[in-house]
Amino acid sequence: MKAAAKHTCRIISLFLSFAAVCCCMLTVRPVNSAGEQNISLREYADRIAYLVNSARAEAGVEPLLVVPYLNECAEIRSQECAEVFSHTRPNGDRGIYIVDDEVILHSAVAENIACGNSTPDATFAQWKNSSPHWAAILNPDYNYIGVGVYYNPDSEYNWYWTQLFIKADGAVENAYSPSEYTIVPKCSGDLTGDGRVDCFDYIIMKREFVNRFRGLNALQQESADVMADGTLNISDLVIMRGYILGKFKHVPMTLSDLINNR
Ligand SMILES: [Ca+2]
Repeated sequence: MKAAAKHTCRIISLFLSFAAVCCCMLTVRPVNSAGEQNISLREYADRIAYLVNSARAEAGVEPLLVVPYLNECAEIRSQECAEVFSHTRPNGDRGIYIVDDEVILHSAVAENIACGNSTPDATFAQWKNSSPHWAAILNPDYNYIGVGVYYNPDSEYNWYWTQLFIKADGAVENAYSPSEYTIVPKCSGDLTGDGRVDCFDYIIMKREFVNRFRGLNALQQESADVMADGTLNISDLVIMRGYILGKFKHVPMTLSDLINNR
């Protein structure tokens, strides 16, 4: 069961520390091979932030705001974790030092990392099952978060996830509240959320068919069910293709519509 072992959740210990000033210059941005992958990874990262705030709400703790700069830092850390899975960066610095005090003045920072799971919910469960990681997620001292996800099929654990929590000494610009769904379909088959059903939706549908639709959020999964039978399978792929090519007049296209040629 080598393959299973490879995917076994692996978490290393939480590195929690009050920040020292760090002067890391950010010169590298993670680049993914396909635009679609980028959308998906950002959505995954926002989903993590949403789950963090849901857990904090349940515990009666104030929610965190997401900072794009912290997302970038977390993306870099996830990419570095594919190289060396550790709270120490490949250059020997501590991971938390990636957050530059000159960009965001802060008095505390923590880093959670995980690898091996391919979905935000499974990764979040990994952290939930580890008390030091969970303590960082529920720590009322933090007020901002960044999340980064990196996927590399040629690496040891394939998927790498990083959370960076900070206690900022003041308001941070461009921070946003993570919503449950980044993409909200406007109609059946609209997986991109732009209100149209076209080749871009089909590209996602094809990718997700291979991925067993795990990369779609709940609203997208509902929208992808263009046969409206409550399941996602190759029929939905075929119907969406037929609709885009003009073979079908509408989606959803139910089995009854197909039989009656409506
Ligand atoms: Ca669309």
